[in-house]
Amino acid sequence: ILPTVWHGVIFSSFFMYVTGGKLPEPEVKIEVLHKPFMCYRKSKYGDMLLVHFEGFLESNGTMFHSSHHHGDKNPVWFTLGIREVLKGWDKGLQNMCAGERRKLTIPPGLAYGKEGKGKIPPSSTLIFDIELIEIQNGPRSHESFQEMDLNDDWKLSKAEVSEYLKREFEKHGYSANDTYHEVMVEDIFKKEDEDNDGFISAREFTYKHDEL
Ligand SMILES: *[C@@H]1O[C@H](CO)[C@@H](O)[C@H](O)[C@H]1NC(C)=O
Ligand SMILES: *[C@@H]1O[C@H](CO)[C@@H](O)[C@H](O)[C@H]1NC(C)=O
Ligand SMILES: [Ca+2]
Ligand SMILES: [Ca+2]
Repeated sequence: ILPTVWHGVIFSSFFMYVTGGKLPEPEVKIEVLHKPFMCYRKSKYGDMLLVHFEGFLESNGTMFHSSHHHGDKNPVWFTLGIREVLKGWDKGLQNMCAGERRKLTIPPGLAYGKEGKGKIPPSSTLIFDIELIEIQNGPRSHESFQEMDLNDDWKLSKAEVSEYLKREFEKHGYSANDTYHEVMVEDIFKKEDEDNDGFISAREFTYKHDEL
């Protein structure tokens, strides 16, 4: 029930990422299976993407998930580049057009690693067939910031963030609860207001690329 903007903040432990240092970053192999004739915009870091996908084990070709057949069978939304999904997706779904289909071959280091997970055995290379259906502005876009920055001074005060939370909760049918919002605002500022000046600047609001 958290407003999307703060989703990544609350789960910021996702960003705790230790690089191997000297080891070369493993790469995602990208093959374009279908490119649409028209391309109005290309996916970029921070965009929200709607995709249909199928995932296979490279070892024996077993399909371990299909958004067409599993769950509610609907395509899924996620935000590109914030570790909401596998690292291999964040890397392999950049610069993509709506309507484009790609095959990604993702080494274990950018997927479920040495441990594996559920149906994925340890150290598995994964193959995904992914169709990008729609691209929307992400929660960390300039548009979102401007919407929250009520007095246009390019920084967010606690009152502005609180106001935004209220509107978001009400939009989703939750009644306003000032006590709860205050707690959330404090929590958000603790994490986002890096220089502790009591405002979240446009720069502080935007995710840092070097964390990826
Ligand atoms: C493919 O590999 C997975 C994981 O090792 C195993 O569970 C599955 O039974 C295998 N499928 C076939 C068809 O061999
Ligand atoms: C508001 O939230 C606080 C903290 O979660 C809770 O203790 C309180 O009961 C809530 N008040 C209302 C009216 O829901
Ligand atoms: Ca402001
Ligand atoms: Ca600040």
